[in-house]
Amino acid sequence: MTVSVGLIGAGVMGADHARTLVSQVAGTTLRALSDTDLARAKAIAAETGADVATTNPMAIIKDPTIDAVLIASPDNTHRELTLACIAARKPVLCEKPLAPTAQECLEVIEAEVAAGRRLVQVGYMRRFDPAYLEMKDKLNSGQLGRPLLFHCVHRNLSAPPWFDEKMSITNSAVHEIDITRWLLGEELTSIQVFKPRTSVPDAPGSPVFLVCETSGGQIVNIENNNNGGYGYDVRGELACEKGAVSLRAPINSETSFNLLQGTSYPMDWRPRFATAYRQQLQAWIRSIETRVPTGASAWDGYAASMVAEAGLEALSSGRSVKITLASRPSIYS
Ligand code: ISE
Repeated sequence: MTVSVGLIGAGVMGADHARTLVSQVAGTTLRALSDTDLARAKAIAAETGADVATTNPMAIIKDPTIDAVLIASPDNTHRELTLACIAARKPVLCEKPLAPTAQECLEVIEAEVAAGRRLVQVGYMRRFDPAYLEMKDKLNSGQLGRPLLFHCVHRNLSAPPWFDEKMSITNSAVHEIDITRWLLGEELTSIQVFKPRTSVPDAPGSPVFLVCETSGGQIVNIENNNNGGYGYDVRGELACEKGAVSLRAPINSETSFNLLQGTSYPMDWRPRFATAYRQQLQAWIRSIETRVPTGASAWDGYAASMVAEAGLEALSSGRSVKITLASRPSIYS
């Protein structure tokens, strides 16, 4: 079976997914692309061999020759497009976050439950990253004892002009929120947000520092800074009773020059998580063939956005906010 895919959104991530899908993923073909900018859609379609370029995402979702839909358009379009895919009974891989608010995510969950089967996968690609997978294996081996603390750092080079403080939590730190739930198998039960001093106060993407508690009593801290100034840098260290395990970013070379020895940082997340993106797409295509869902579900998408929303409340109130999730429908157990 060859899964024919339609892609919505041909910006940075959409273009990256299109290239990965056609060059590195088996069992699929990219049939159509949509973007609000037709020239951009046409350019990526020409580069990747897709037959159709359009500005109408609904035409892609309704096209009977398209089996599955990949959504990489802006966050505030995710809910409507995902709901349309569910209505068309098409498997959909929606970029994270599933939606910026928990209420919108619950609407997706309600539609999926009514459809009677899981159709939605959320693009929390770190679940497919070799470093996080190895961290989870080491934890699960029992060798390190129980997990106590998870320290996370997430820095981008610089925030785009449209980035705002809320997005530091709802768009960026949601990755750590999701990966913590996946890694520890615990829910986050409270969140507090601190704002460190910055050289440019209230600049879009200024740093925030999140401190969360989990249902298992672990503490998770997340430094998120979209204006780190030097490169894309994601770190994580899980401290356990008898040892600790840290992530290592892929390193391919080391330069010695001018009395210095060093490795380089990527400009953004694409090179750091290239393997994760590829494995995520491959697993999604395989899950469509086998009808066995994989990756982050709509429920996971809801849980991450719910924690992020509590984070926004904590940011504005300066207080710790308790997190209570809705009850989990049985299709997600
Ligand atoms: C961006 O949207 C992503 O998803 C990247 O993975 C993340 O590192 C970045 O902070 C987000 O803004």
